[in-house]
Amino acid sequence: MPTSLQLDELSLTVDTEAHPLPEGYLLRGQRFTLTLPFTPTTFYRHGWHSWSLSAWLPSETNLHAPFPALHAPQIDDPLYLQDEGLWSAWLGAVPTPDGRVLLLGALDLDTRIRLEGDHLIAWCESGNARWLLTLAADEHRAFAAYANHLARLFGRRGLSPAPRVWCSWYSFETQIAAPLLEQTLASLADFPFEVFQIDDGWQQDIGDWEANERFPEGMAALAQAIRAAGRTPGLWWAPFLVRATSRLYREHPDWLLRDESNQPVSAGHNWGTPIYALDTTHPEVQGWLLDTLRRLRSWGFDYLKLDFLYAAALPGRRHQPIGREAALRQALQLLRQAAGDAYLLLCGVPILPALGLADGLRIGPDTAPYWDNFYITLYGRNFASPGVLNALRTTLHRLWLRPLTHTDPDVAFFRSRFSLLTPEQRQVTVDLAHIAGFHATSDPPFWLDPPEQEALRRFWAQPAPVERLGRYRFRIDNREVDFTPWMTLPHP
Ligand code: 9PG
Repeated sequence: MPTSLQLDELSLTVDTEAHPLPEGYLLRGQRFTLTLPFTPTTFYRHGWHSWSLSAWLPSETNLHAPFPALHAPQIDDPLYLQDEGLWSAWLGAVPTPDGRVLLLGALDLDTRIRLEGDHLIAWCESGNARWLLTLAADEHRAFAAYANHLARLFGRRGLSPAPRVWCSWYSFETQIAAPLLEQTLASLADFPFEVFQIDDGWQQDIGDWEANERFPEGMAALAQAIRAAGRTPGLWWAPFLVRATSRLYREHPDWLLRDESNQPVSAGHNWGTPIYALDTTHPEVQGWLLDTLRRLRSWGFDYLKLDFLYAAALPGRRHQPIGREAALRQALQLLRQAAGDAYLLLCGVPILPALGLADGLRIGPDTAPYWDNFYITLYGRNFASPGVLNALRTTLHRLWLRPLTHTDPDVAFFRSRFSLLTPEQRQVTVDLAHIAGFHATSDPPFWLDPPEQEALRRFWAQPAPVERLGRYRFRIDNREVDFTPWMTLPHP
């Protein structure tokens, strides 16, 4: 039976429970349809995890399934990626005909929304959920009202300024070794930053989290060298991911997340092989996660970049029958508790389940020393693929998360070598860091000429003042920057 809702002069109907709130309504239900008194022309869709497309899109947009399908879990929620039309994780917003913003945002996990004509259809995979419906004069206020509720329900972290980070990924990728990192550390001696973070490439395998042969003295020795240089040691870890080549996979086949036909659930494809997920509700897996985290901490790493975290929230049959995002949050809570006061940068992570647990969140896909890989983005319909453009688009649409956590837009580039970026495109990566308030790079100073070194020093020494002038317009250091031309999705 439809209930009438009144938001200022807008009359809506909904076929579920509704309770008035000062800023709108609290809706409650497992599945409901909200009927609007107008047909929206655009829709704010929010992607599932760090890398997933978030943007204002024309309402007729069809998020075609990406190609190849093998990569689906790395792109967005694989359960819905085959669906036609416009769906969104947890929240969605539409402009009213006179330019105000109506936002529907879930206050519980495992929740999705679709826009169909003048209907917003909302559902929860794991029982009843609460939702905030709010109408505000502009999008900033609508998102702020939602963020307020999330802060109250999930908590917030990252209230002091974010650490300044050097990260090994976007220069050396997996080709890291102790001598190269020691050389890099020494070359950074005169630069003002806090964290020296070792990324993917130190481990024996995905699942076997011990130093490989390129780190013969072990990870503790390197952490000690980083500490001796006056920096915080940082380390990358994909806690919920397993590769079939690992010892972990061979020794504990019963720890894998499996589907209805008992096949391991695909977490995608990377490092040239299929990747799988652990069932983090299994008590033995939880024990192993804690042991592994304590080992990394005992080596001296006080900053952890936890990656590919969506793996714990993939659809599957779990030891404990709880919602898949609840399962992820439970596992993150476990790690959060055991990590003590270590800084946790969460990456490849479904956003809502991470709130209150993450010190920092990666809020966009990987950047790269190039603007866009046209073939992957356009023909593959993969807006989560690496590149400055895709990272810029999703990051700018996730800035409303800033009251809840540090927001990491991925690294800025200063180098002209080993890069296809123009100086203007490099400036975009620097501007984005200032806008998001998180200053990281992967450039080793010995790849930089003297003016580039100077630019990196300035980047870390003086965070530029930023004023938001519009949805995609900013004043940065007295320069006006407008990203509007880059925000429309290309058509195949
Ligand atoms: C290390 C990297 C870096 C990076 C992370 C993450 O195949 N994929 O779809 C895919 C997506 C992201 C990705 C790697 C592969 O990057 O975001 O910063 O830590 O892992 O492997």
